[in-house]
Amino acid sequence: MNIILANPRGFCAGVKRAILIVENALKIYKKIIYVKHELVHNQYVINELRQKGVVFIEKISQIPDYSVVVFSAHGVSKKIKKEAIKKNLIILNATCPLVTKVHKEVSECSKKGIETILIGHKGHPEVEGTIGQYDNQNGKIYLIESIKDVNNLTVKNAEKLSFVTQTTLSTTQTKNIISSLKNKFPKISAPNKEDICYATTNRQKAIYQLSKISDIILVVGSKNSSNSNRLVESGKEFGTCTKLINSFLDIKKTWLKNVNSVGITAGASAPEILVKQVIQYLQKLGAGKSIEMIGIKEKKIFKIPKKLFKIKTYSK
Ligand code: 0CM
Ligand code: SF4
Repeated sequence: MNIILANPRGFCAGVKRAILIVENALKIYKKIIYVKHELVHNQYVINELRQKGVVFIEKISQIPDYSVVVFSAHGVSKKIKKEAIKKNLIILNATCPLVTKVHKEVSECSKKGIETILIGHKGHPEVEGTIGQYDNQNGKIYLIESIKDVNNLTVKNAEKLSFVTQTTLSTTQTKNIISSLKNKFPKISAPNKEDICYATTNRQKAIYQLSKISDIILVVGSKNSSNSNRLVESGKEFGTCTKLINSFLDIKKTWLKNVNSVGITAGASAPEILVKQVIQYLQKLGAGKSIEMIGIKEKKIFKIPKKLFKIKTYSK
């Protein structure tokens, strides 16, 4: 059995930045660090931070006044930010700069009263945060998830309309939704730069290459991770049996029957240690050395706020 590793895979610049913010906060503020929502959608990362004393909460009201709060990589609405300010919390914003970029686009449309369509998944925290940037009562933000939603959508003024997307969507599915939006609303304006982020795009390109030479693909990532789920969908779309696993413990030996090549990739929030454990597990079952595919080199680094410059590089 061969092991082939997708390239790129795993941590993106936004996730590294978010973790570094919390690690620095733990060192600088010698008190409990509260994080609004899971900092990133990965069980391993969350458990590690919990062990270091981080407390994860969903509601700002759960935090005592004057505490330190970190907003997760997925971002928060304007309303949540206001609640935190009202409680005199020290706010450390770990929202990925690429999510913030979308927030700014929506905020701008809101100011101008331009109706905005958000393509994204209902209930996802990033989508809630992005919708929550639109606070103009005279305009409106609409959430759509599919071409069917485009067909059913009615807006007040199709002459003044824009769209944005969640950062971690499927590039192929989104392309189709965007073209049906443009068909229905020819005057709709698109974001200046693609909203689906570089990490999501690159990992989907890499799984496409991986699917050509794998009998099965294991995607390391947690169930609530949008970008990891999109990788599973992509692998399947490309015709390869693809499974989402939190860790090697989820692997079923029956999956590996008659398999010559196992492909492995990891979502943007899944640490490399989990990939290493999967390799070790497969090797215990008789697999050979792992080989890594040639892929796009990612050089993006997102700096952390200056006031947190205690440790500058990510520890893992
Ligand atoms: O948005 P998604 O569910 O993919 O989040 P994640 O924490 O798995 O990945 C990093 C991010 C963002 C925004
Ligand atoms: Fe930022 Fe993309 Fe990473 Fe999300 S997946 S944290 S948007 S770089």
